[in-house]
Amino acid sequence: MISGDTIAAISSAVGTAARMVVRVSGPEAWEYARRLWVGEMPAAGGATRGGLSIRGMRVPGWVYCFRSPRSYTGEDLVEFHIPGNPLLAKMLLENLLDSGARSAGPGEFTARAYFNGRLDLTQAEGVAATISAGSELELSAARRLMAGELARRLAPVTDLVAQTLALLEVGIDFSDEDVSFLSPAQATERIAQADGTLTQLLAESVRFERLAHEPRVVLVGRPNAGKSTLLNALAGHERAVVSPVAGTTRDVLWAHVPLARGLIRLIDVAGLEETPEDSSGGGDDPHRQIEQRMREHALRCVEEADHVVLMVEARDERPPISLPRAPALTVASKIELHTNSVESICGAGFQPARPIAISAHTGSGIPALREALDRLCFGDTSARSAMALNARHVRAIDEARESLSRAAQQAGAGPELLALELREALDALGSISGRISPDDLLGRIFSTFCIGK
Ligand SMILES: Nc1nc2c(ncn2[C@@H]2O[C@H](COP(=O)(O)OP(=O)(O)OP(=O)(O)O)[C@@H](O)[C@H]2O)c(=O)[nH]1
Ligand SMILES: [Mg+2]
Repeated sequence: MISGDTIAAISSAVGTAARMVVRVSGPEAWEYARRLWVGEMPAAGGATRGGLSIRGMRVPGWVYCFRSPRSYTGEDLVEFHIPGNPLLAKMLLENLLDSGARSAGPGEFTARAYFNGRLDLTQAEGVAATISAGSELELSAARRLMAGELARRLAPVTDLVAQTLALLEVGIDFSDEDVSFLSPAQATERIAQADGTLTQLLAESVRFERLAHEPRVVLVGRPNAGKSTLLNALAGHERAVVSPVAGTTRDVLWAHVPLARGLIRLIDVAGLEETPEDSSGGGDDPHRQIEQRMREHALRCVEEADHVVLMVEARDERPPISLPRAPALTVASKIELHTNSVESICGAGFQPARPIAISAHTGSGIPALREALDRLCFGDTSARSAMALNARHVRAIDEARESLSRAAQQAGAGPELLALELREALDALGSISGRISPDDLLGRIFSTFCIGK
């Protein structure tokens, strides 16, 4: 167990909240906490309600006491939950620092949890990913990591490689004797099995980077279709200027839109008309040049966004505007101006997708549009149940597979070379959790051997 100094920090989010949490961890945590707590702290651990004395001021609160090693960090740990005033939390922290605690660095509580064996590296990464998760998908992937699922999935293949290596090394040690522990064919089969399991894990996993990617959705349509009004309605604030003058929006604007399962970036661009006859840049006319640039920016957004939403004013009978890619959704706007059913009022502009009819003014159809956007951006059910890997995990698994593939090629070349490659594969796999060294593993496996010599 690593016993460093005693660290303290405000552990709740910055800003006003109902409660704030100040945490202190390390050998002196209980002593420093006791100096502030008025009354008895639960000696065996647990929580109690009472008061603290902060700079001579009596403040009501809760104290949660954890004894090493049964705490988040593995050390003695005390948490104060106090009324949500940032100034009070700051004063409490300063009291703890005056007592001798050190201000904790970023991630230091979790680093201690790792060094004290409370978490493996993948679980610590899961904690960080949970904190930064921006969508439900990312959150559930982070939780799976935090629960140690990756380490669990890797355990059988790590054991298989370690056992194979152990058998090879025993074979090398006993090579003078007429006893075979692992035939070359058995070694090859085990290597192929390990490689197959890792390949399958990679194939069935998604990348954290992909989940963390904020979906970008661009709203396109003719000028005046109501794009900026919808952006404002979905974002919940006046992000874009709206007016009855066609061509109000010139630059690319965006706003975060919270949906049921996460945030998206909704992008509003200048309205698009039919392709101008002159696509050479507008000649010398500065207005035409500006229009041309607006159009270029809008089309670049259409190409780069994850999804395109086409907006057409209901009853617009003109042919659809041409886009470099097909829209994923079509929205019929200003529906309250038209009393008939959507099907009967939608003109040629809606081919071929069935539109979602909305009115940004009355709010009608907006919940359905939010749902459709949520499905479009977060509806990937395969990603929902898949294990998510970050770049470090993928690199380590790739390294292990490369070593296994070299081992497979060395199968006939003698056990020493094979053992070398398997040890490297084991190193790479061990680096993922950061907890198991190949020697630990080999020790564990050798201890089950009964050679009796
Ligand atoms: N009646 C009604 N009018 C709307 C609705 N949505 C937008 N409008 C009006 O339509 C006009 C154009 O709206 P904008 O949001 O500026 O349209 P836009 O598509 O961003 O237009 P450009 O920026 O010029 O491309 C404004 O006068 C809005 O008030 C709606 O749901 N109902
Ligand atoms: Mg606009």
